Amino acid sequence: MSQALALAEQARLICPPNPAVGCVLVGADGQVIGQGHTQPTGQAHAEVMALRDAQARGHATAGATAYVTLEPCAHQGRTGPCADALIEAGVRKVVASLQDPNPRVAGQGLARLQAAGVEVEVGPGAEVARELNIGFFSRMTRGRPWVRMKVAASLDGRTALPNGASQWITSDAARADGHAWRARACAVLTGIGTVLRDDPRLDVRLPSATRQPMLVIADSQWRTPLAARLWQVPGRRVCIVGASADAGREQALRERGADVLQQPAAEGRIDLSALLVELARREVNEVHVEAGAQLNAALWRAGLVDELLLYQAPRLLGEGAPLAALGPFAELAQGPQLEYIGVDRIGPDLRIRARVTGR
Ligand code: AOF
Ligand code: ZN
Repeated sequence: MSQALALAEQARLICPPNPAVGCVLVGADGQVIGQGHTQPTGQAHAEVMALRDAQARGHATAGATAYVTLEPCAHQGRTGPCADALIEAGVRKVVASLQDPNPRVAGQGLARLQAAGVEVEVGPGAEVARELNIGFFSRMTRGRPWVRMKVAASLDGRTALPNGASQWITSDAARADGHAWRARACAVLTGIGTVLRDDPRLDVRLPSATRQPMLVIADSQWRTPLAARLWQVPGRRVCIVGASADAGREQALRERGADVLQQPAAEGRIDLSALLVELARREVNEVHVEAGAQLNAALWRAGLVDELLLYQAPRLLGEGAPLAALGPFAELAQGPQLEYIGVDRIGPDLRIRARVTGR
């Protein structure tokens, strides 16, 4: 199963919004006869890749055991049901890490295997398999994506100087690491403040990346400049979310190539909660937030942040923007409470991963 999990890890950047799944087939004599992982959406699932691999290597699959990091599907989606493919191939036993939370599968794949006389075991590797697909699980079970907020800050928690200068707080190594997290997301979310201040591209610049996450801009008054650098990324979808009626501006953004989305809440603000539901409807599993103190604060206030990815440089800035413009609170309990799930050295900086308690 650990081999199957390593295969799933390889799929993670290429297969969203499909979950990353790995599959290893072990023949009756105990040897690995085939392996595979999920292909880009619309193409073969892990089990089918492993069966094809066994065939290509000239191995018979009858009597084999399949180790797979998610329940084999039972539905006709963009591809055919993997449970049927395993049954047809004469597989004797299936060991799956987890049930598929997709309501179109949800136990039916395992039931179909059992009904065909295939032995089924569920559980090995469950924790890692779930982590690999935390966004997919979030979308399927909560109807909203997993929200990971990335911040680069100084040791005293400042993300920019009072004059707005914010570039190069952390090292090249930390920035490259941040890119890898951006690459696994289905959407990058930023705010109009960041667009106007930094003119960022917010794309993925990794040789291994085969897809660009959609860029979502919270821009209540439709102020995104038509000449911004963010438009220069070929093939990348840009979705601009606003909260005011200005048909002319909306039309101009549409003509520039954006998906324009109205998501008004009170006082000219964007309903971020409704936005996340809409993103889930568009098959967004993980949202990678790279925004400033205002949008970050709004996301925290709405209780929408699941995880913080904080790169912390060993320098002090004294004054400047905080990671989120929250508070002032009268009591400690009013602020979000997180727990650390990982602390690593990335070059000269620290990478701190923390999750909101209870998520
Ligand atoms: C599997 N093996 O490797 C993956 C599965 O539209 P489709 O046909 O590609 O189906 C997508 C759904 O299949 C997805 O939402 C999830 O429930 C399941 N993913 N299943 O048997 C795989 N990636
Ligand atoms: Zn499948």
